[in-house]
Amino acid sequence: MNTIFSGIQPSGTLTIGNYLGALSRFPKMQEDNNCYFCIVDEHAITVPQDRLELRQQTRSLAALYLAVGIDPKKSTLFIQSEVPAHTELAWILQCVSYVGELERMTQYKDKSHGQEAVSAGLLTYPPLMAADILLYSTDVVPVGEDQKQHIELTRNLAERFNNKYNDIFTVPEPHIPEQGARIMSLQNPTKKMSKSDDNQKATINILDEPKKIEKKIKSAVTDSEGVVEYDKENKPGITNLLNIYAGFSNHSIDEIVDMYRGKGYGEFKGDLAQVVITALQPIQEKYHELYESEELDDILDEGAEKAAFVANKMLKKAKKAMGLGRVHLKR
Ligand code: ATP
Ligand code: LTN
Repeated sequence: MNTIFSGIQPSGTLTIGNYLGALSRFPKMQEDNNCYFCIVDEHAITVPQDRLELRQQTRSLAALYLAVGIDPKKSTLFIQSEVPAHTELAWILQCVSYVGELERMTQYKDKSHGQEAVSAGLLTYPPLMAADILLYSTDVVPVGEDQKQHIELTRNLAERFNNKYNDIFTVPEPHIPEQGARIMSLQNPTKKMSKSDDNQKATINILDEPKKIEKKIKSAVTDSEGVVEYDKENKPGITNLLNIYAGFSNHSIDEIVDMYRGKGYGEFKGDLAQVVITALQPIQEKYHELYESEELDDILDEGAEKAAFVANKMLKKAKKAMGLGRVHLKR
């Protein structure tokens, strides 16, 4: 039995990229692993957030985790800011991180590029993420492709700490799906689909209504060839749609390409919209039941308590290894 940890930021409504790259894979994992699923609100504030929206999105994300099948009896579901050990260990890990390695992170470069006011938190985001993971002696971290670099850094920080101070951290492995690892924007298929994208047409949200989904898929950027083929280099738009199709159905890419041989993009897109709508419908129904329930608060309270119990023990070890605080003199 492995320990698994994953986190999602409540920085907007979740997209089908988040679903295929992360969320959809979680329920299966909880069957034979010790799983922690976290709503990482402290990561979300590395860029400005509206106070009320952040609250709403945090609750919404918790309901979504449950709606896709996270079972609180099997997994620990909690909000990052409700377990203070995360930011405490993050500080310690910042002190073993080098500014140079943080500046080399792709996500930091992407999010800070061209911005006037870049928060220090955006730079020190990866040590916070490392703290999330290392507090629970995590073996495996299921994430989308974009997070691979952060997991690599987490491994480096864990090893550096273990060698310098005391061997307390488990060095985690990333788990990246073959399909759905990187769903691209519908409007610019060379850019990843991201929930904080300002262009509404670029993303499909998990909670989008059927009509909206249909409209967005129909207006997705493709090419003028009209042949349904998998070709990342030359046909990124249609390739992305094929990945989405495969992610939401039981068909492989090859099977789908076969199914649409000699057919145009119109038919392909129409069917794809139905596949996505059908897959999301039960999740949306469950979500709406949960969002305003008191049960959701009970689950999150219990999750925070369970997480804090484990996290505090590791934090104590880390502080001790570094010489923070004092040893009580026995009288
Ligand atoms: P933001 O736009 O606020 O940076 P995001 O959409 O990139 O957010 P995160 O909260 O950073 O989402 O990521 C949650 C999980 O979803 C991570 O495991 C990440 O790898 C995965 N993920 C995010 N975008 C995609 C995508 N386009 N394709 C596949 N997986 C993705
Ligand atoms: N940085 C991640 C979100 C995240 C995370 C984590 C993922 C924060 N802490 C711990 C896995 C494990 C992202 O997807 N942007």
